[in-house]
Amino acid sequence: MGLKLHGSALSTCTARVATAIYEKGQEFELVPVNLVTGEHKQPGFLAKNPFGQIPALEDGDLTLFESRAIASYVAEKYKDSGCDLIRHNNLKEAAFVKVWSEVESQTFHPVISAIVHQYLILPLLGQQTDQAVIDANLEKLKKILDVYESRLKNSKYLAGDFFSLADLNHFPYIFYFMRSPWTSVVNDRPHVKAWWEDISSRSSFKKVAEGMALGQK
Ligand code: GS8
Repeated sequence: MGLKLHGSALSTCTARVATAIYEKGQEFELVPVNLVTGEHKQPGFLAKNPFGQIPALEDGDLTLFESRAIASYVAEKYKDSGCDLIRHNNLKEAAFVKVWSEVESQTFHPVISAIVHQYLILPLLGQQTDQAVIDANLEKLKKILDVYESRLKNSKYLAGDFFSLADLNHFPYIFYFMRSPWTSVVNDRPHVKAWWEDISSRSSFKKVAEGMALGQK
């Protein structure tokens, strides 16, 4: 039985999981969940994720939610095929993958997601954007990316000189952020820019980005 990914092609968290699956050379069935009609709050979906958020992954009798945990599961399950996203044979490299994956979820994500939410999502919902929230988070993002710039001067990717889950987890939000007027926050930092150009040219990302393109302004 194949992988079933319940979510939406436009959703960042669904895109994170889809990218991990493609990196591993696997296929999946995307089972669309309609957020507009509130399908994710109905009993059928709540049985898959009691928090009522996409995505959820079904793999046989196993059902998982939380996109980073799912991506990590996929990386572990298929560790011997495709790119080794978790450096499972090297304790130190694996530790750096975990460190930079934490940086993404704890430090980077709250800031960039606030900007993308204000700039892209609220207008789609017919709601007003709060420029003060965007400005405050842009300032925070610049400081975070200064740290990334220093890091990427010394290693090609975040966890080391190898592409990993830590890089992959950043993909969906930077993809949407790069549709905003503030791309200079990335492009003015040469190592961050080169890193983004490198990781976003991977075939897994390109495949997933096609589905996310509808979300472009
Ligand atoms: C967040 C899921 C989430 O925000 C994860 O899977 O990583 N930490 C979780 N899902 C959003 C769509 S984001 O692409 C969602 O389901 N939003 C609808 C809602 O919250 O009602």
